[in-house]
Amino acid sequence: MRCVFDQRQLAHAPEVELHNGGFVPYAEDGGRVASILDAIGATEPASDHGEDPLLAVHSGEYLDFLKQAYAAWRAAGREGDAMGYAWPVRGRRALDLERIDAKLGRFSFDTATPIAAGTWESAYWSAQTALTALDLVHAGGQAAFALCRPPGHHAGSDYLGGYCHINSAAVAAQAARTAGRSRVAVLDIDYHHGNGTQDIFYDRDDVFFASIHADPRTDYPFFWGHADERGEGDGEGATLNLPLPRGTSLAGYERALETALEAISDFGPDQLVLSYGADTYEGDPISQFRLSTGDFTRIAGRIAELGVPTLIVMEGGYAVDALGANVAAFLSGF
Ligand code: SP5
Ligand code: ZN
Repeated sequence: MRCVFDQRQLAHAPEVELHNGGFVPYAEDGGRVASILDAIGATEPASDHGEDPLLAVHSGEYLDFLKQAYAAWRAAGREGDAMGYAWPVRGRRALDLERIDAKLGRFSFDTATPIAAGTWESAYWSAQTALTALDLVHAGGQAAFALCRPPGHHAGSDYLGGYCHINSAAVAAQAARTAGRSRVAVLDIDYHHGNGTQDIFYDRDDVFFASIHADPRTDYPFFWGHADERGEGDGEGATLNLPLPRGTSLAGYERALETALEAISDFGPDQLVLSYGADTYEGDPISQFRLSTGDFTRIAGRIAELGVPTLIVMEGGYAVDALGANVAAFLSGF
């Protein structure tokens, strides 16, 4: 399978994240990519599709913020990376204020997603990586892999969070629509619910969103991904959430996968975008499912049986030593 990766995705290198009340080393680090590159062999670089495909799913105000946040934070005299600490909640207006501190609250939802010097560059090229791999699928490949980093599925049209800044899967799904695909399905199999992707397409009937993830009653991102979230307006019924309990292993996972694949098949997509997180692995340090390396091959094989041209976008996965093997196992299933 052809794989796309761009070195500029490594410029993003926050030092720490706030976790359980203290600062810990940033989990979404460059070592993840190194592990995957070691295991998958040759990759090709991303080509530049410009900002328009990003603007098709993110607001201009948000992208402007993302570009200048680190410089504004430093100009305000701060040490370290930019991170919010006060948020507009429960209906309070996300006011358009000048202070970088207010902007960070307006455009984010958690404290685990710092903006460092290279964040814009990497997030931009992460999206370009997905767009380039989408081109490979459109050129006739049945599937292509976008080694995106930073990941994207927690980022909404105007907010960052969950190590995500630009939603590469959503950018690619929308680009497929723009390129003439009439019905696009996004299947999100990261351990965490893809809240950003869900929000972006929540009221639309041309992009179906299905997600299999840890029950948000026990797991991040808590406020999205419950089974009763089914879309709204035109999008009613075009969102499918399949939360699973901690400790889920292959048998339980495959039951949910069959449900998701049946719904996707009923939707009848001409493009599939797969948000793939390897954090469902039994050895993942921040997650609680029990999938093995071999299980990933089996899951991928089942998804490939859909027979729909598929863009695979890398999301999470934090067991760095096993990450490359897990991704390679997954890709081999296609
Ligand atoms: C893309 C993705 O998988 N994002 C996951 C974001 C989860 N954030 C909440 C949990 C943060 C745990 N950080 C632990 C760091 C330990 N070194
Ligand atoms: Zn995840």
